[in-house]
Amino acid sequence: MLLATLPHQYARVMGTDWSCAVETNADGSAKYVPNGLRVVESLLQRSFRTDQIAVCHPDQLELFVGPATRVVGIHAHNPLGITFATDIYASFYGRQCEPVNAYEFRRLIEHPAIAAHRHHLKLIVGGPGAWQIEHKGLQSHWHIDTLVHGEAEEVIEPLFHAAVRGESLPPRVECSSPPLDAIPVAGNRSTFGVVEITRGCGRGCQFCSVALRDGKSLPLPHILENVRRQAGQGADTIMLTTEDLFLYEQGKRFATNLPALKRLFSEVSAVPGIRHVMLTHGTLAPVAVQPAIVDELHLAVDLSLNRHPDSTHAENRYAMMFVGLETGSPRLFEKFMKGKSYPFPPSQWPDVVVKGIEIMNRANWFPMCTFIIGLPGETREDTKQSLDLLYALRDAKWCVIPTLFVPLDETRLAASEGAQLARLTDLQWEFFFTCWRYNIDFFRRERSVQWKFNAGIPLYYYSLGRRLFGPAIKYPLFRLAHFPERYLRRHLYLDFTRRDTLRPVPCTEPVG
Ligand code: B12
Ligand code: SF4
Repeated sequence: MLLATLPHQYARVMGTDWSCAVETNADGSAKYVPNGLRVVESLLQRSFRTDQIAVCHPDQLELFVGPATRVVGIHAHNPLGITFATDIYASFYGRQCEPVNAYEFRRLIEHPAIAAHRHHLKLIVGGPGAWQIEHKGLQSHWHIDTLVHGEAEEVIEPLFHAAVRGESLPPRVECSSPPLDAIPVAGNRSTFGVVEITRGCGRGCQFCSVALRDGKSLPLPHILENVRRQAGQGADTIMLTTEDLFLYEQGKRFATNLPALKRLFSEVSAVPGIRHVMLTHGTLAPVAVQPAIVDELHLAVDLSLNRHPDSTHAENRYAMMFVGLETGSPRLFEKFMKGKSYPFPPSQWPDVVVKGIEIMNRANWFPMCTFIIGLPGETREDTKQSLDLLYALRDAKWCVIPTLFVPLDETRLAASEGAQLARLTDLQWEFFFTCWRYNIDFFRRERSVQWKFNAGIPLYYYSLGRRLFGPAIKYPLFRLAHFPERYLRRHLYLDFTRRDTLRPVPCTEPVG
């Protein structure tokens, strides 16, 4: 995920170009691709012969696109690199830098094999990031016949048949959530062994593109069939994909169904060939309500690929889950995402966060948390409350990713103004770099590397950073470089020389 945020031209210098390497089958088709594309493939297999469909990576396109090709469908996860965490990191290197995601997508859509056969084929782009192309007005520039937005189960077959018949296609198709039985088992292997266990969420956060998708759990036999297919093609790791793990087979009002979750973990891990089970997203409120959940789901730790010396697990394993914390300001929380803390009232959000992470850490769950800087109407007081929360979590075992607010299409905040790096306040910069200071300290680099990094930061500031972002970035950056806190405390909001200001964590009580 983080690799996608790097500027493409430095990928080789930074030794991360391996992230674009792909594995192929003997005929050149892809060994694994994003799960959404596998779903599309499975839908097409219902009415096309297997030899009429090929799923491949950009580098192998010329093997499959030729005079007989009538339609090319492209999966767009983050095609222009303009979601929450992506383009902001590329901006640190100067304006002309394009994130890896955007560069790779451009390389794909402008591929010579597509251009050579453009006159007899239709180009259809779908996936969670299709909106970005419309947003930037690039559909006609790239000669895309149709952009498909949303869950496409009920649209794929008729659309591809119309394309094959050479009919003119609608420029945009807006899909609605399909019934459960319309979601097919993915026939082939997905990247990282992604297997969906739920779809949608229902907590209704205003900045989120899946907030309005109907919440549903995939039936266990469907999930297990997916897992067996992945394992059958060589996968030893399954990533249980969901907006919120604790919504799987949920009871009334987001009640966690622990027996169903335990069964899910044990049955998935019992599939022959599966050695690891990884997680995607989850929320903290269910953990604060029912702390035993994370202990009971110990398989998430036992079967994890992740290891860290601070884990007390016998093999130092820890479970990692993405958790959106987004803000420490109860005011902003109540305005934009109050469903996230249910059954706790929004006013208790910071306490739910501290308590939830404390409980997770005790069970060796080290979450990867995101914050959104620059939510619409964010005041200095709101930012201070986020900094207070960050300070309260300074000894937590976690990774914390600061992102900038992006008004995603298909969300209730689509018309709001996005946050911009160049306009961040001193407090927002402090928040941004304090997060990264935590991460560097927790995922400690070797000392020699750390010293080089520390020394490089002032050089960056005086040679480029000051010019790009102004002086407000200076002291926050110096915190990242481990300058002494007794020097920084005069210039920054958080005073790390004081250990006595730790936020007390009151006992949280659900409402109602
Ligand atoms: C798993 C996952 C990942 C995995 C991907 C591995 C994999 N094998 O897929 C990893 C961890 C690598 C990842 C990384 C990132 N991800 Co991601 N990811 C997800 C997640 C949790 C599940 C994806 C999934 O399988 N969904 C289920 C499938 C069935 O849905 P789908 O992909 O949308 O596909 C459907 C339709 O889109 C459509 N469709 C899909 N492909 C195509 C193709 C054609 C031709 C057509 C017509 C239709 C079509 O049909 C499918 C069936 O309905 C989603 C959230 C979610 N629940 O969707 C976020 C999500 C897609 N990711 C997101 C983001 C931002 C990223 C990153 C940019 C993160 C970052 N900032 O660094 C990176 C970029 C990665 C990249 N290479 O570009 C955002 C996208 C936001 C947006 N709308 O722009 C999402 C929505 C999370 C969120 N709520 O913010 N991600
Ligand atoms: S809890 Fe997460 S997935 Fe659900 S609406 Fe909020 S941000 Fe979106």
